[in-house]
Amino acid sequence: MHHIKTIEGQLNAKGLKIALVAARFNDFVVDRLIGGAVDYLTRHGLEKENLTLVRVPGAFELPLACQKLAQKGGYDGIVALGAVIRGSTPHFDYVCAEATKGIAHVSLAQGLSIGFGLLTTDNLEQAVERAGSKSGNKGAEAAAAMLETVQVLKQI
Ligand code: INI
Repeated sequence: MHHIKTIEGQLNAKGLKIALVAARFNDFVVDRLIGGAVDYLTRHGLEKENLTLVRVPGAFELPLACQKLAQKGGYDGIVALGAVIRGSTPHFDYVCAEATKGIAHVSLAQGLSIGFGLLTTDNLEQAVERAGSKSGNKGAEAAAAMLETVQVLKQI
């Protein structure tokens, strides 16, 4: 394993231009995901002036905003952030499926790294656990995955 040619991404965000796309729905949780992503990226060298935050109404609207940013050009990567909580909607499965498929589709079709920071949980407690309390911060994790992927794609 140690002697084969390996391509991997460094976790350095200096000089990159990044957009966060965040849903307003479940704002209490999503604000913490935004905080986790911003904190991760700035601690890994991203200059604040190279970071743009785009707000959309809900998780369903995340893919379209990601697509528009990708088509506009100039962004090295995107982090999509939101929280779909089962308790608050009978549409839970549809919203989750469309947001997830849509983000994956945009990422592949546009050839752009999009960190997947969408929580899909049964209740608010599980969401809060994943938004900066006992189970880490999904926003920070999605930012880390986006950054690693941006850097590895540059080298392939
Ligand atoms: N959007 C979310 O981001 N999270 C949710 O939990 C949610 N619920 O529960 O319905 C939600 N719905 C809104 C949806 O994403 C769209 O904004 C809406 O249907 C208008 O297109």
